[in-house]
Amino acid sequence: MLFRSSNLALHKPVTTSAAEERPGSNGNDGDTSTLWVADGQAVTNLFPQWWTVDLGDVYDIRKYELFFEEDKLPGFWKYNISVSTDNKTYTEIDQKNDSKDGSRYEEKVLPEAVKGRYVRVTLTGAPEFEGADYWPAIAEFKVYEDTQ
Ligand SMILES: [Ca+2]
Repeated sequence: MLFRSSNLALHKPVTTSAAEERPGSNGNDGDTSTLWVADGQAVTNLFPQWWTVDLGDVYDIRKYELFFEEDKLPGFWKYNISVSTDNKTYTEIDQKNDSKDGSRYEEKVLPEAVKGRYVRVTLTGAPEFEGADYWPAIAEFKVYEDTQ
């Protein structure tokens, strides 16, 4: 029987870099139709903005999944993922600047596990909508200890 580890990020405490148009907790509520959205009118520069989940303990992180808002427009989200054991020093474990146009779902299995308690999604760019960038937003972020 295959064993699949649970999503470590589900319902864990979240902090974000910016005022929220929709709450940060929407980013790990288990529902890909609910969004965290930064309040783009409250920040001087839209990007970068970050969303950080506290897993509550140090885990051997091996895989993440990241869902964005449904997007049929040209362009793509740019982001990086970093982890920390103390919420002070972060180490980047992945970055994307070349996702497929309109990509809504990203998945990454790390070459080897990385120890981390805090996992941060930093959005560095967004698809264009009518000549302007989307406000920073994610639909769901999931973290796993194994590769399944
Ligand atoms: Ca959600």
